[in-house]
Amino acid sequence: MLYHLLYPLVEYHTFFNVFRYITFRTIYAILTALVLSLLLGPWLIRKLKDWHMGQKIRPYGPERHLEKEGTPTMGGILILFAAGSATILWADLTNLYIWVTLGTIVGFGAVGFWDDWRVVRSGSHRGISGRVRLLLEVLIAGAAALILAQHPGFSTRLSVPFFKNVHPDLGPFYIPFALFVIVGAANAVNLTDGLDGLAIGPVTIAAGTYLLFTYISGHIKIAHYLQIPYIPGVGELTILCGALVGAGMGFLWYNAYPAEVFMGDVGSLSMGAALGTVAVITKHEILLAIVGGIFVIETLSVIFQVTSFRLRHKRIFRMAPIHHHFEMKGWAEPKIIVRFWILSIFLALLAVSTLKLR
Ligand code: 57M
Repeated sequence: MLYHLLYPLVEYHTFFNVFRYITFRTIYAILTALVLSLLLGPWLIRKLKDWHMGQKIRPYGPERHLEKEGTPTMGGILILFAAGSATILWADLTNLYIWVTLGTIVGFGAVGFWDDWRVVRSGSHRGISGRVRLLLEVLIAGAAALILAQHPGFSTRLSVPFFKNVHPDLGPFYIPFALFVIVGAANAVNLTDGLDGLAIGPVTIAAGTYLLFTYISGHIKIAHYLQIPYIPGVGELTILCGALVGAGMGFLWYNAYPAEVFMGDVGSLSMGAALGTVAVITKHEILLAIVGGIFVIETLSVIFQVTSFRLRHKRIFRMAPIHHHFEMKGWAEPKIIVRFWILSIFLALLAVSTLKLR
């Protein structure tokens, strides 16, 4: 919004030229989202308590989680409000990619809100049925993919990390692939959100990594130099990624161990969908498996655990997802969380290195 209001004033004073720069607007999107989430956090936590939005803890989970009973959940509302506000304040609102990504985030957030609401109100762990939830997620991601596919210059080719000349064309199969990336990312983050700060840390790191990728993908000279797809207009998503980084850090302030609030499905589904949508738009879909490697590991641990139990009637891990396995081994919760963050930073740096290792 400020871009539209203030940049035209450049004809009166050159100072206003600064609002043209994506770098400037990204920095202030980060700061705006951070300040908003820090300031509004305590108010929201009080409101969630007033509305009795306390987390119900599963009886058969790790013993230590029972102490978390009643922690306010649905704190993802804070992330969505802070990141959405900062994006609308600082991004170019005529940019299609901004609205497609915001729409997907809000859509998945609404599904998550509905699920959280059902869990909290029903007093059990049963939210909306898995089938209904998956159908809604597929419809939202499908709408986003179809809108993107109409965009002039949209490519159905993939970029493969480490191989600059390998661009397989999925043709009509790109739409289901894009769906898989967005819905898969949303549910992988959802599974990961099982310890204080365990999901929001890697989400923030991944958003910061895609902040870099959106900037270079939207910069014709840098994109050509690095031989990655140049996508006109995608640079505006740098501001949205910045807003996610700021809101993620602000939420982490309250979600850090011992958590005062959980993000809920409203947060985990929307944050995962945000990463998936940005990955699809920037044509760095496969790279998300590296950047979001923590989410992949968590999801695979569940798949392997359930498969093993069904085929062999034996577990591989003491409990899945894998963060519970380390809990059952006696690792302190903060130790598990920080070690997952360290791994996340390592994977982010590895992902960035693929720009040169190709
Ligand atoms: C999402 N939700 C947390 C919180 C958060 C198939 C199976 C692997 C599914 C999985 C599952 O139910 N996943 C749902 C994970 C829950 O967190 C809430 O959910 C939101 C995210 N969607 O925002 O509102 C619990 O996680 C803890 N938590 C924190 N700090 C946080 O900042 O401590 C969350 C955020 C919260 C709190 O205790 O209540 C969750 O874990 O449910 N199921 C599981 O993960 C269960 N695993 C399992 O059953 N494994 C089996 C089979 C099925 C693989 C096995 O290993 O044999 C575990 N989770 C729980 N208890 N809570 C174990 C049992």
